[in-house]
Amino acid sequence: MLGRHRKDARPGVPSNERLIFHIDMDAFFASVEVMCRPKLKGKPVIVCGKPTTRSVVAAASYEAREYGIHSAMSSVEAFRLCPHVIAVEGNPGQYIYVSLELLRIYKERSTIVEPYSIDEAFVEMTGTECTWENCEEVARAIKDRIRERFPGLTASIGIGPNKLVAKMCSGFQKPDGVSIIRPGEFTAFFGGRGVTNIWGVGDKTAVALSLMGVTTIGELAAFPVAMLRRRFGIMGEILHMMAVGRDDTPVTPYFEGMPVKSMGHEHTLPADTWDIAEAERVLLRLSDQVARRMRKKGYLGNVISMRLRFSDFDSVGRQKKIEFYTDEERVIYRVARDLMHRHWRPGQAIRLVGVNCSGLVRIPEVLQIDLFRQREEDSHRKLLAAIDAIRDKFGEHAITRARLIRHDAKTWSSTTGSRRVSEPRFLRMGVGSGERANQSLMAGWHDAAPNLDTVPLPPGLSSSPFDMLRHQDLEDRKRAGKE
Ligand code: DCP
Ligand code: MG
Repeated sequence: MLGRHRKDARPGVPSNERLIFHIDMDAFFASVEVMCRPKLKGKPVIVCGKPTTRSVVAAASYEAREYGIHSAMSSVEAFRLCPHVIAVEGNPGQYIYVSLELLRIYKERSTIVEPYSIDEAFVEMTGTECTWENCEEVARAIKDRIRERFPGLTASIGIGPNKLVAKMCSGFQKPDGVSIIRPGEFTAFFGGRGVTNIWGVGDKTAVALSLMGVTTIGELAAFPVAMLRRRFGIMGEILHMMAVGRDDTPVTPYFEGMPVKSMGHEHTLPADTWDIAEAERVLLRLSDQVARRMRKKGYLGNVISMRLRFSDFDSVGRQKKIEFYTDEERVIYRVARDLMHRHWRPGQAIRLVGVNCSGLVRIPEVLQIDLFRQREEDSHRKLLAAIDAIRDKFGEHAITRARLIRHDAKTWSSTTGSRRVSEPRFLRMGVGSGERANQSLMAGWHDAAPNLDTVPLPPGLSSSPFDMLRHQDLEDRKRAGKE
């Protein structure tokens, strides 16, 4: 099996024995957009924020790059260079989904996978059945697997005896390339290239080095380490190591040490109920609590379960795996509510309601940065962030859905009264300008739940995970109709 590690395989073993892949997707955001809209294939495409005059290019297809367009350029400049360029608004949810799925593909080959950014990862192949002899074949098989799972997406893979070398060579044959630098070949490849080709060496260091007469990697490798140390301190030694292609840093899987497998909440109703609407409200509140915990801890999950216990203590628990990862209460609620409707029969008195999200993955910090940079445009995320902030400051019950207000006191009081939760505190707060702002934010929050059922379903893979869920539901319903 290619994916198995031998017992003695571990990250951090001496560099000449290691075999590392660095995988970097080509024009990632742009390629995902083209995959979702095949009509854009072969055209110059850029992915931006909202189509305002001030938006910046996040990604450019290789066709757009032929006009000199690149990431971080203003969209105005991009249109000046190529008036017929097609600008698409970014869909962070989709990129996160694809990114997490890609990590799964890599994990078929190795248990040690380190996501480095939203579209890059290191894969420790040391100790797997991938060797220096068959590594190109393995790399091509991974690329095929990616294409099979996500038609049109291509990756460039760098293979080296450590992370530094793998990362430095993955861009050699972009797009869709495989570049291999075997142990001992580093200087032949990089010796004559400028020092800025070293991963992490920027213009400032290059200027400082050029003042010492060093411009190429080969010259840096030959430069006395003591002098580098005098000029750059400990960084001087690191510069020397990098110039000779040495790096012993381990490939660190992000899931290491992740103790949490699932997050859930249950609530025993103060009195058994035959009213499914009341159980729905409990479910909504529980989904909100679960999603809030997930966001606080930085987890996303893709398996949602619902549990009901009836007055006769009989219980039913069902789960559904969704096609993307989420930390949003509206998604958790919607899936759990569907499960509840499917598995509750009128006449059964409900005693307890529970909801759980599993299949958890921790959002690597670097991914979170990308995610939130992109998600700044997403008003629902803004709303969730505002609500989280209010709750951090004023407590969990400081803000709630309008739909729950009238029922909260009744539903959330326990039979003994000790678990009674009073009406939401924000209702009793004086409404100053800050509160007014919060209330206007809440307008969207109030409306979100009823709207779930009324927004038309977009065809195919659509703009947000939530839309994808709706689409999936429609498909399910169609299938159920046929059966
Ligand atoms: N990104 C961004 N803003 C930037 C740079 C990148 O939002 N200034 C996003 C969009 C990219 C993704 O991150 O698609 C991955 O970044 P890369 O640097 O790997 O760029 P691409 O994958 O787009 O292109 P390449 O084929 O050069 O890797
Ligand atoms: Mg990339």
